[in-house]
Amino acid sequence: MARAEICPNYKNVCVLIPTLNEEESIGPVIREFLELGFENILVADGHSSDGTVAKARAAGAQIFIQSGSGKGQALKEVFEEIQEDYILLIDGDGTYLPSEASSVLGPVLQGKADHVVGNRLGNVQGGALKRLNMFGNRMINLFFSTIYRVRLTDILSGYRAFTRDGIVQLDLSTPGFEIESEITIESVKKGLRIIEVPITYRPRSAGTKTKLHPFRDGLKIILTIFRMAKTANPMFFFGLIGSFFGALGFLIGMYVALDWLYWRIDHIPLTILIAILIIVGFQLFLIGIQGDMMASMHRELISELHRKKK
Ligand SMILES: Nc1nc2c(ncn2[C@@H]2O[C@H](COP(=O)(O)OP(=O)(O)O)[C@@H](O)[C@H]2O)c(=O)[nH]1
Ligand SMILES: [Mg+2]
Repeated sequence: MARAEICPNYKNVCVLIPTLNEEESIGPVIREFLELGFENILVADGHSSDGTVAKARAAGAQIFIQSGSGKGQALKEVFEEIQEDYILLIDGDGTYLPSEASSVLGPVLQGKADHVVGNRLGNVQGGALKRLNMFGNRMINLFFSTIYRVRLTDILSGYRAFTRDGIVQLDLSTPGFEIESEITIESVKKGLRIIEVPITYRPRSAGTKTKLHPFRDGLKIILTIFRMAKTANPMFFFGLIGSFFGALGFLIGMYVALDWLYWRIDHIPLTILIAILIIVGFQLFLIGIQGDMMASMHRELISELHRKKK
């Protein structure tokens, strides 16, 4: 076995922990990383009103205070500050295990991946994901893999590893809990090598609360995945909107046709509306086809650039 595998060197790794009011769990998480041999631990805090920052500092972490609010905003800002070549991202709520760091980091340290996603969904410990959250998670993952044609199981995971070279290529703009989806989609778009590894997901410790609102944030995540499809899968994006227009035109058309067939009643304004709906729907399809051609040319250009860089 190579020496690096027995005693890994984590000097070049930044453990990045976004926090908002996690005073219960942040200390133990940081201490566990220090015991595992990690030296650079950076807490990106979202203006916690409890003792999170003091406890993190006392445990031995560096502190970065984000501007504004939201996990996405915090990550976008702090990614630019990181000097180490590798980043290990983990939530500060104690739901992920620091002891699994080596399996999450492994593929990036070995140069096999630019982005590793810890897949929680194979080993969710009792109560860690409520039935509703589990269902939402599965639907979002299915929606994602349909649009982006990438086989990933857990795109909302909060335990990940990146190379800094990979992360700086991503254009990130979402402020809140859409950030995991955005990071994943941007990685796909930029052609980063993504690998999923199985990890454990534990329930939050009793008395602490998630800041995620299942419906509000779930909807924001779905809209982000859909919005980003505009350039990644234009046929899906424009086709879906076009189908909506077309289907509306068809339904109203059925009504107008039946009225005319049975009663000989004309609906002139409605007929004009139907024609407009169907034409707009069809045009959106054409935009989708054109968009697909542009997207595939863009992909070819990007992979050519990648080849040139090597
Ligand atoms: N910096 C920062 N961190 C946040 C913010 N909101 C949540 N977090 C942290 O992001 C991580 C994930 O949030 P959490 O509420 O556990 O969401 P869940 O894991 O999806 O239920 C936790 O470590 C939170 O403390 C924020 O506005 N700013
Ligand atoms: Mg959490």
